[in-house]
Amino acid sequence: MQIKRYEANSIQDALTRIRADMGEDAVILSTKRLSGGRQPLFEISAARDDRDNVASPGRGTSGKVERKGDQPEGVERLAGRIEELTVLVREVREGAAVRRELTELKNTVNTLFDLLDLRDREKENHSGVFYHLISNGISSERARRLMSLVRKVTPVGRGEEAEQLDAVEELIRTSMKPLPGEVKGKRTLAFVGPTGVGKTTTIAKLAARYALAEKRSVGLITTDTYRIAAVEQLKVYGKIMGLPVEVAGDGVAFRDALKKFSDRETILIDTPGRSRKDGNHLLKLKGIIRDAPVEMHLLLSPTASREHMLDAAERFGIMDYGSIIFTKIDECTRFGPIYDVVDQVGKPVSYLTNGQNVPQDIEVAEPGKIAKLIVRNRLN
Ligand SMILES: Nc1nc2c(ncn2[C@@H]2O[C@H](COP(=O)(O)OP(=O)(O)OP(=O)(O)O)[C@@H](O)[C@H]2O)c(=O)[nH]1
Ligand SMILES: [Mg+2]
Repeated sequence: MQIKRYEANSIQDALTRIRADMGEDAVILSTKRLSGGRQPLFEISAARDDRDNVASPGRGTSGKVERKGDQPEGVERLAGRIEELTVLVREVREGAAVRRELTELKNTVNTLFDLLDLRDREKENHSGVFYHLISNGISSERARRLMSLVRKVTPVGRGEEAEQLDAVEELIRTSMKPLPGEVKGKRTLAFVGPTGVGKTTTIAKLAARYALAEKRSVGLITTDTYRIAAVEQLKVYGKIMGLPVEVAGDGVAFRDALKKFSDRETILIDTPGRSRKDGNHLLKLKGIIRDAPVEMHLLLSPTASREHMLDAAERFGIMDYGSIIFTKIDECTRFGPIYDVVDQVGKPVSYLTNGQNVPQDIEVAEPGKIAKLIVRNRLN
């Protein structure tokens, strides 16, 4: 499998380049308009299966790039424009850019309140490290606690800030729950989390990792029967990687699917993202999975506010998740709220995802890496 990402001023341009570059069998995985800049800019991810005998799905935003050479040029241009409009309509509907701005604003206001709170409540002379932690988005309460622990091991003077920062990083690293070591034998992993957090994309990345890199036999199950597009999205990935996909909308179908995959070493289960108002959704999901031996991963993204992540971490508690995956790290500039979440729930972090590219944009989340991210806003 070969997956590539293209940027172009129009979808038509991108399709032409993809056809020339990857051939007629390339499959479009995602189309997205990038914000900023005067000219419109689109990002298109395309994949090609290197094996000959895999059928490609139909055309569309998740379909095969059809041969259009025998169509009049005007028709082809029109088709490209329609694709662009589809992306724009989807974007307006989701209000993604506006939501991102609002979240950023909310985070800034939070930080401001944290600082005001400090000014009112404390006359203590805090070091720059303390303010650094707060401006990274760690709550004042947790930053205060970290600093009082740090003061016990390092001097408070201004000259030692670099040393204090190292000590905070080390403190966070050692406070992280380690992941259980390499799990051998059969594994069944389910992925839950808020709408659009990246569940299906993360499953595709992990499926590729397990199937292609680790040569395990992998089966995919989706319990997301709310949206046809959701089933299609997983099926496209399944097709590209040559992995079977089962759809299970209720407990009986789910157990059937598990039975069908009884010879598979790794089973990955996709679940639907539903509005937080739909309280029954999690109960229903729990009812479907019931007592199946599943490793449950909760996906959260620091592109959401601290409150949003803490709220989701609590709501999804009913699913008994054993670890957290933080997604869309690449879209974020401050990572302090990750510390609040991890400290609050006391669960290990299994993976970090840092981009839309399947399969490469995912990393195992070692405690040292997360501590660096929280304290220094970078992964390495
Ligand atoms: N920048 C960035 N985008 C990501 C990442 N992971 C997923 N996405 C994008 O986020 C969007 C939603 O991803 P999905 O995998 O469909 O999310 P989901 O949680 O399955 O969504 P629902 O099933 O609707 O709840 C897609 O445009 C993905 O390409 C990531 O690590 N970084
Ligand atoms: Mg999904």
